[in-house]
Amino acid sequence: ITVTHKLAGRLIEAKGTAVSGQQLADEFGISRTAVWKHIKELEEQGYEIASVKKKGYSLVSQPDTLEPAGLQPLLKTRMIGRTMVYQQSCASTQIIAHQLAQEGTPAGTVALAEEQTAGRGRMARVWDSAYGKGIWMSIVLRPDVVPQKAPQFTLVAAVAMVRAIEEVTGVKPEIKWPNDILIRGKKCTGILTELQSDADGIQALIIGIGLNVNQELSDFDVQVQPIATSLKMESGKHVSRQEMVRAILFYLEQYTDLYIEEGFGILKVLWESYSSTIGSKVRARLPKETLEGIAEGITEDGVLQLRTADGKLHSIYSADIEMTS
Ligand code: BTX
Repeated sequence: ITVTHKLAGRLIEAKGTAVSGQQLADEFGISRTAVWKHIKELEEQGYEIASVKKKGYSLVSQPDTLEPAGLQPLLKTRMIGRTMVYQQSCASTQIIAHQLAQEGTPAGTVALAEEQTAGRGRMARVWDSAYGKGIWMSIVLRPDVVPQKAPQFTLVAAVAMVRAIEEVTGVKPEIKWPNDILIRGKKCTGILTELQSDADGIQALIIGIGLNVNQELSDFDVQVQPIATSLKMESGKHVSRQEMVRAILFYLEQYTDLYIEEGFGILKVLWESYSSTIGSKVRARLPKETLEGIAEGITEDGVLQLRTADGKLHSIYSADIEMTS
């Protein structure tokens, strides 16, 4: 992160109040002319900065890109996002993150892109990832847990996502087991957790997050339009993607730390409190059969417990769920 962007971070923190050139010069240990040059550089990058005589510089607006230089000064995390890799366009941030993980990138590395040309969901499904409209990112974690625990990270990430969305937009999302986040029944987020493991256990866990932020309905592929929504469509306002990334990474770190330290207990309660699945009548499509019944809860391992009309309790590890009432 460059001095220019540290300076941007300082103005962002000042929340629109002016900071004098002299103060910036002192804080950064540079001359006032150097401060001025950094300000010009930021303006060229799309930052709008007012310079008020005798008062100093104040930030009017900043470009809402996912470039690390703009994002990193906002982060309130210890580990996640300290290393960021950004591309304007890529096939899939999962591919980038897998590659980085194999090359030994540190835990907490985040790969982001403005656009994915081959964004993927579960089971080789396509994830619609329009340019500049959403958050398409993959986070590399290296938790010291057995591979069987990997699915829980999807649930932990889902809790982080709803908290972040609530905090930034005031909209209240719901979690649909196992990995969808819905607002008023439409999908705004998908989470895809993938693993690199060997005989020694998990080498890397790659959490892919797709969040629709500023799309209008027509920005989605026609097939996705009936089931998808964006934060802008639900809140009626343009939402800052930078603010969203900051909040997501903050909660993701908080909750993964909590999970590692205390186990799944508290997170399970949180997850269930946001879940639209639990307590509902659902239809679960499994590879070989379809089950209907009441979703009673999830186990410590994130396995869905479904009770069918005959009173039997079924453990569902993976399925597509449909609410039937
Ligand atoms: P999923 O398999 O649960 O959901 C995929 C399904 O969701 C698709 O078949 C389609 O019906 C619908 N869908 C596709 N795109 C969207 C969208 N933008 N909004 C709402 N619904 C949609 C969910 O898989 C996991 C998705 C993870 C995406 C992230 S983005 C960053 C990372 N890189 C990557 O390639 N994947 C992950």
